[in-house]
Amino acid sequence: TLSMLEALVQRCESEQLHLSGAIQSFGALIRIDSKSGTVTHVSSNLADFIGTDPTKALGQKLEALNFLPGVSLEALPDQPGKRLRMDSAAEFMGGRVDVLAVRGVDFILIEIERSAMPSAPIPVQQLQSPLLSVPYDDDEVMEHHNMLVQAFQMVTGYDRVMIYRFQEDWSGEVISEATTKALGSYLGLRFPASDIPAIARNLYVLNPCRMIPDATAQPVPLLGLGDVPADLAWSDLRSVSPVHLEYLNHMGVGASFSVPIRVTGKLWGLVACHSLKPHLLSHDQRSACVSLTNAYSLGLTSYFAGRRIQSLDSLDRRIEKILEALAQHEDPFDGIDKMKDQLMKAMGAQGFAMAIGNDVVITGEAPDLDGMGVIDDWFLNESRDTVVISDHLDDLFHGQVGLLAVVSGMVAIKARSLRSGWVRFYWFRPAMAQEVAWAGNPNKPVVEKAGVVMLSPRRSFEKWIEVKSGYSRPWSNDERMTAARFRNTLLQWL
Ligand code: BLA
Repeated sequence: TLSMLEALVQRCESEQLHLSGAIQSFGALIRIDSKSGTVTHVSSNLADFIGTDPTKALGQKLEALNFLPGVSLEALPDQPGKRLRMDSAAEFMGGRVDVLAVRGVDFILIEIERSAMPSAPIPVQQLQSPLLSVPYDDDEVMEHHNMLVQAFQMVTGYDRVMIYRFQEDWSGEVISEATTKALGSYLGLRFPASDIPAIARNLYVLNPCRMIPDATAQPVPLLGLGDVPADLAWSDLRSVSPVHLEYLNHMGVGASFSVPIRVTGKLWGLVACHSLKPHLLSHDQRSACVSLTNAYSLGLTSYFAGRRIQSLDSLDRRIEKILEALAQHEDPFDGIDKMKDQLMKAMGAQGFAMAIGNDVVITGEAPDLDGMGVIDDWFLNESRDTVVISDHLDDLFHGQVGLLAVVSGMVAIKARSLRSGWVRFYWFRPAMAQEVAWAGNPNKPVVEKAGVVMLSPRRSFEKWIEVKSGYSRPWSNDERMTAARFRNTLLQWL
């Protein structure tokens, strides 16, 4: 049976967000079939924006609606997801409208919003140029983040602007923030992966941003010619998942706006903005934010690329040095015995062991001979992997052996030599009490309403400390790479 949390996650992961059949009320939507050029779907609020009765629009050609005089969709590129802003000079009873055409697979979406009041132009260039510089060290990276959240706050007027960075398991942490007293701070807090299900994350791959200007507004249904629901994956207006609206409500947030941050093509994080009250952004404000984020991502990507090259260089040098020293010894076993401290330190480990045949060398904070016997037997005879990395050995040895009292983290590599058979290397780290500051207890998604247990996002986002035991300091990417490269180099040398 599923736990309540698993049941909720499963429900969220299967919600077909793009087929919601409704939009948010800050705009009106027309869907046109690419082949026939006729309107197949239209939002029921169309008249509020351009005065046209939505039921009369269905089945018509776009030109017949006569609201975009002289505008053609020919300039809209063919690839799905491409967008084109269209100037509509026409005045409607509500004033002027902004029109956006978005290309779908075999359809086009026309999204209509009320034009914003003319305001001072946004100084995008001025805000962007400092973001284009490449940070040099960790302090400058922090400054880089802070520059972006401050620029966002200025452009959008949102109360709280955060940079939310995804971890490997898709949980995330707020690493930079510009906020106001009214909303308070989430800086440094961790949020579980289930807060943004994969299905919602994937929509960030298709779209430049996501705006929910009023978390209390009623969705507006689409009217359609047939039973086929419109695919709204590319729509800025797409209605919001009820679970997420509840989430925002629990957070005390009236509006939200977010822009994906991509580093080398992969979703790295989000700029997440909250406003206490409903808060609408114009097209210009939204695209300014997207441009700022793109500039910021370039700098960030260059920084990470530079760091990567540096660490590969120093890795190579470290491995070379050790191998050179090892080569001085006739007998590899003897050489490694003499080099064990360097080998241990190269991985930032507190314990080290090597085994050839039935011989074992152990040094530092490592399991004793019995414990090593259990580990080595498993790695040699049962594990199919040639590299095993863990910061929680309990996953592999399930409370067996007293060895877990001594170590919690292990990197193990094995390589086969003609001379000696399988040669095994082990690095160990002790357990280290770890605290994670969550925004609310992530295991409590269940609430009771009038005595009925409901699946619902958690109510509280107050800091909640999880103490993790039995974990070592995690192995960094560089250390994981060292292990793999060490194994490959070792293969040539053995
Ligand atoms: C969407 N959840 C989102 C989005 C964010 C978050 C940013 C994108 C929409 C938006 O910008 O508001 C989560 N927002 C956060 C987090 C922070 C933040 C972590 O500001 C931290 C600072 N949500 C849940 C649960 C489910 C869920 C339990 O808490 C379901 C299991 C679902 N979240 C959910 C869904 C969406 C979403 C379905 C998509 C909403 C939509 O685009 O329609």
